[in-house]
Amino acid sequence: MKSQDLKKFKSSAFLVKSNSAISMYMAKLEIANAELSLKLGRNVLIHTCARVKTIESIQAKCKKKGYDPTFECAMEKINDIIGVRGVCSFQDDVYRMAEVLATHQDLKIIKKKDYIQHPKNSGYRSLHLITEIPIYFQGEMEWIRGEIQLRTTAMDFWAGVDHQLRYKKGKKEAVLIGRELKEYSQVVAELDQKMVEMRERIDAI
Ligand code: 0O2
Repeated sequence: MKSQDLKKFKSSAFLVKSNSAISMYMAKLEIANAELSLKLGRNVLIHTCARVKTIESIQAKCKKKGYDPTFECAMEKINDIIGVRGVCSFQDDVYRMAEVLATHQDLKIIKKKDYIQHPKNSGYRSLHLITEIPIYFQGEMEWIRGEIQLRTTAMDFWAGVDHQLRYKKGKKEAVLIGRELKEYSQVVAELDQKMVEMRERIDAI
């Protein structure tokens, strides 16, 4: 990436806008959680986190996807420069969160990627919402793109272990562990299903 593009990523305006977007996204998750918690009588969202993608990670993604390594191209094509995550105990609550967020008119849902119904080849499971949120900066409104990842605690645990493997890509042992992890992704799916069934049995008592 050229130095003028790097400067744009490091600029105060980019950082202020990104951090504002993160605050707005986090508020959206909390508000959706409050609405659902009131309705269901239990807390739905267990954990949230957010990050702005590092310049190194943006550069690596541009290279991997064959995008021009420019600020404009990265901003247009990389959906998860801003990423927020909401983790729920139960799989049906993941979908409930997505449904409530879809009712917010100041959150544009550009695309939904359901890696729960359609897991990735690695075994990765989560519900992704590619979204845009309005940010006001220096008198102007701008829609800022961000990816909301919604998943269960079990999916999050799996994704964390899988993430560690990514840096060992290509090594023979890593390939074998990757295969094993894919099997455990199925175990996680079964556990998620059983947990919902158990909660329903508890609710019925
Ligand atoms: P990091 O390190 O989390 O920032 P596209 O939208 O199709 O143009 P993209 O963004 O690659 O391209 O889409 P995808 O496949 O939905 O991945 C988006 C993010 O989901 C990834 O961001 C990861 O955070 C997560 N993810 C996707 N696949 C996997 C997987 O197999 N294992 C784990 N642990 N996470 C995954 P980044 O930028 O790749 O990574």
